[in-house]
Amino acid sequence: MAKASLLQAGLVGVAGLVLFSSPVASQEKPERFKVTGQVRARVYVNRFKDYKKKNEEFIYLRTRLWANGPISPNLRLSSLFEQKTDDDGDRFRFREAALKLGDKLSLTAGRQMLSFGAGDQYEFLIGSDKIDVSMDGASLRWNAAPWDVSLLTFRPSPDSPTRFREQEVYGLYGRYSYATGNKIDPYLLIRRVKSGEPGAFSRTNAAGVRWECAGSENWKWVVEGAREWGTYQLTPARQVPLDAFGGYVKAVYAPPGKASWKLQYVYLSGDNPGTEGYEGFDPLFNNIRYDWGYLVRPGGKGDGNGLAEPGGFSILNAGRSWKLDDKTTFSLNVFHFVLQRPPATGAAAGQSQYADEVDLDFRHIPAKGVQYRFFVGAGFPGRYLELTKGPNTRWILRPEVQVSF
Ligand SMILES: [Ca+2]
Repeated sequence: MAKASLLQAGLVGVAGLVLFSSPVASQEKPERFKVTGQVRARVYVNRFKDYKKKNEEFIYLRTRLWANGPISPNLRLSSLFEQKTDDDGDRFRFREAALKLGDKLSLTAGRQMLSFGAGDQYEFLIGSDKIDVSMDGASLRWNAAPWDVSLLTFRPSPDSPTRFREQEVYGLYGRYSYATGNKIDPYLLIRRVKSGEPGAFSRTNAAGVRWECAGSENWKWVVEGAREWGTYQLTPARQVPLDAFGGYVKAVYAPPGKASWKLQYVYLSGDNPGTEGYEGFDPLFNNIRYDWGYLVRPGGKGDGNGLAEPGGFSILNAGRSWKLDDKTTFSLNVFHFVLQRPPATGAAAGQSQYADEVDLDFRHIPAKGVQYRFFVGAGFPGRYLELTKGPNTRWILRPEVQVSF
């Protein structure tokens, strides 16, 4: 706790430094204060062939308004209002407001969606979709090419999904860019979780590197690896050391204007039952979106959204995308999940086949700011899931219309 408070005090102290040392943002065209918005209607159809989960159908409506821009030469505001209607009813909230002070050296504080790595938030160790959680916190960023380095501290906002609450994160995220499309991102994150529940990663320190390499005009490679250490809550009264590893390698072949291919292999370490410590990988803020795939969602007591399974995972993912015309794309994704360390005892002893999944995603942009999307996915349990959780084959449909203005 003392270390954390020191970091927070340090950030506040540096705010003064930024205020007095930062040059006034010099831009050719002065940025203006802007209000933009988005309206989205999505239909959820979820069919679960299992004994516990009921089938679901509902419509989700969401309207967002952003008000962003400079309020003085050196101070910038970003804010978000949101209205949601779904099967839980209507909700309106003033969701985010953050102030950014400075330019090359800047301090951003308030409630915000943080943006690092390959997408919004942390796209750690798996090329998944972005995460939509507001954080209360501050980041101190030094952005002077070829370096972009941020020191940050945050905790998920009280209205974030339950699985994200009760934790605090401190971190350092860097990016070094070289040539066109090449970047190396080293990072260090420290996360503490207060729950004390068995199966929680009570403290995770993660150090990793992500390397994105544009091989040629048509090829791209991404490689990432991270080591984790800390403590794992084995029982309510007992914590054991955490020592885990995860990584992935992804190749994308995308000739301009044509069909593209993707092949990815992910490795997340599993616990070795023969050791006292815990070797299962903590997925941190990895966002396995239930909306657009990962139907047979791996999930344990990880505090993110999935992929915390004591047996760890190997995931093989192959995808292909077709550009039907300038406005229409169609993609196919196939996933194969295998446990790294199948259980040695119990009903599923020795079974490593976790699940398979097939997803189809169709997108059409008839005009600027308008998108139609139709997604259908099907998940098939492997022997491990059948023996532990029953025959939970499932499929989902997600028609969606989105208008931005
Ligand atoms: Ca162990």
